[in-house]
Amino acid sequence: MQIDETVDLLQESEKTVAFTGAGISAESGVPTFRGEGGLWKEYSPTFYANPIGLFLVFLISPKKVANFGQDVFETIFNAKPNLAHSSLAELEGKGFLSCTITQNIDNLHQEAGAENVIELHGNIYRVKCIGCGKKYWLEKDEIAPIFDKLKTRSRFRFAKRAIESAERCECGRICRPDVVLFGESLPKDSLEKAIQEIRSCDLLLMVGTSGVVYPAASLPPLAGDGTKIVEVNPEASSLSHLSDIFIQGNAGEVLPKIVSKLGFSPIF
Ligand code: BJW
Ligand code: ZN
Repeated sequence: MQIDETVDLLQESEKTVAFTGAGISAESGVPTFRGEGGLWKEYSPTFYANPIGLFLVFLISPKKVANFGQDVFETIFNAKPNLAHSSLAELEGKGFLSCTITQNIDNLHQEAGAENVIELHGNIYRVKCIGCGKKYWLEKDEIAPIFDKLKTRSRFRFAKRAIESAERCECGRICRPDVVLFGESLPKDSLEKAIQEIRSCDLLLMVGTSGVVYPAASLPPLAGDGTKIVEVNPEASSLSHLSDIFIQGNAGEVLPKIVSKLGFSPIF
């Protein structure tokens, strides 16, 4: 029923935008942040999701910082796009979806074939210069060995190895992962583009986000009065009050049904 209504909305829509969070990658084996089995259950966000906390952990145990980094990177490296990512990519390819605004850093929308992706919190495969801000893409096999090298109990050795193994910008300064931690600003161009896209769409697909992290969570409320919002999530989120249609379920099950009712199949 809600799926049929969503299909009708997609067919009528002149501009549809998707807004995604960690839940869309859950079926790819990437844990969400909050909730059962979430990353924050194992690593407290107080310490691991902001620069000052990470520095404190580093002072106590550099190895813990290396373990955390390796855990997050390896999980994402081993993940493949699931049917939800492919469904959105298929909708974009067939002209039913204008863009995907994502809070995820895992690159899975792009790996599924989506071309118009706005990343709010960065990308795990990119680093940026701490001096001039220039961004560089890295291959998995360039990133993976760094963590083993960093595993040491000595703060001095950790810092020395981190500086030695960090990518160097053409300006000579070192680069850091291009991932937005708490207390850091979101990339201005992405945020501005996302605001524009949400304000100008008439259908918003909100998939797999708890809607508690700002400023990302302030985007869906910017949708115009006439904009229909469809949410796909196994649980209600902090943004569910905005939804015209709430489809309770896993993105990897719900989105392919929508795509196949439109007469397509997710490219996999
Ligand atoms: C499924 C599913 C399936 C499961 N299918 N669905 C006080 C009030 C308001 C704001 C603030 C405040 N104090 C500080 C702030 C600002 C702060 C913030 O918002 N904090 C709140 C948590 C309170 N924001 C920031 O600091 C941001 N910067 C900023 O605001 O700068 C200016 C400023 C600074 C300081 C003070 C004030 C202003 C930066 C935010 C950066 C977020 N970074 C992270 C990653 C860290 C990297 C790392 O360490 O790994 O981004 S945090 C994490 O949360 C990650 C995500 O992108 C983000 C959002 O989470 P998401 O995607 O919604 O995931 P979950 O796990 O929360 O939800 C998953 C959902 O999926 C659930 O609903 C499930 O039900 C569902 N689901 N399976 C579909 N199969
Ligand atoms: Zn530079």
